[in-house]
Amino acid sequence: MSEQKIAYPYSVNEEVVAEFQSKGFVVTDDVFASSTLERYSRAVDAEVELRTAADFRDVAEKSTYEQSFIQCMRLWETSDVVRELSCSSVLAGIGAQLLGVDGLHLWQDQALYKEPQGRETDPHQDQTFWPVGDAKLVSAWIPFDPVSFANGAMAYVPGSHKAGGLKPVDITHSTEPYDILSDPALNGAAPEWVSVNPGSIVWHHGFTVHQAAANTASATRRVFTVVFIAAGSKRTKPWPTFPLDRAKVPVGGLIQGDGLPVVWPASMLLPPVPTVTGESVGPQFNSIGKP
Ligand SMILES: O=C(O)CCC(=O)C(=O)O
Repeated sequence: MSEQKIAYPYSVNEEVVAEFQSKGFVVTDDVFASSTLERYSRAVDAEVELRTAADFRDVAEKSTYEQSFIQCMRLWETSDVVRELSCSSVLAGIGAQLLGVDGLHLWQDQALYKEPQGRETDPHQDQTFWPVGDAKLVSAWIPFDPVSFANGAMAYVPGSHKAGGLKPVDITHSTEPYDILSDPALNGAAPEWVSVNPGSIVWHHGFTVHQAAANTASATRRVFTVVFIAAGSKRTKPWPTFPLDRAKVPVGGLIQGDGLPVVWPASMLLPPVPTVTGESVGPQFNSIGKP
């Protein structure tokens, strides 16, 4: 990172950065005022409602993967208010400080709404899902409701990001998911559960092993996530990957272009929405077709 003092909208102190770098996850408190968060949550709720309007199934009728959460992706592309959140310089500035980089692109955003009786989210690493090698990647997990173990808190294996990419876990359950918690590289380290209130954000590194508890409460656990990738990262594999294919990023090419905007350093204007939109809901919706 350059020596010049950078003005971040939300400054993260050295201890928080050190905790992120050593454990692979960290909480930042009081990131958004409640009125701001309320506005964002209403916009995300509206998108989720719109995108799932044709789905009347109970949780029990859904596939194993769908029982973990309702997944709606790329909300910044269809809602101007969500665009403010996903491309927020507050978020991107924190991401840049945690990763220690000068530039970030938006990689993806999504709503992950865990319904009452929703099952756990299986332990996994995010980054092994994507052909980005060991690019620096960080995810912001933004709760709109108080979250504890009872309604779907996340747990993170401290230090697991240092293991790099382990065997990918098929959280969609199309095949038996790999038991990543038993991977020898984790030396039996136990996941740490993190309860959090709205306004705070939990950040995790792309290689941090994490999972979420089942929702045993009577209300939906509403969470929004935004993932940032360091500027200068390259595509490492040809696997079909919507954001990279849409932006026509070849193997070996820089991750940039349509739908992959620079969000740090911040600019005065929000980035334009891409010209082509993709699936609006997660892979779980494939079982009943596109709305
Ligand atoms: O919220 C969840 O249930 C899972 C979230 C997750 O895996 C992630 O944000 O990477």
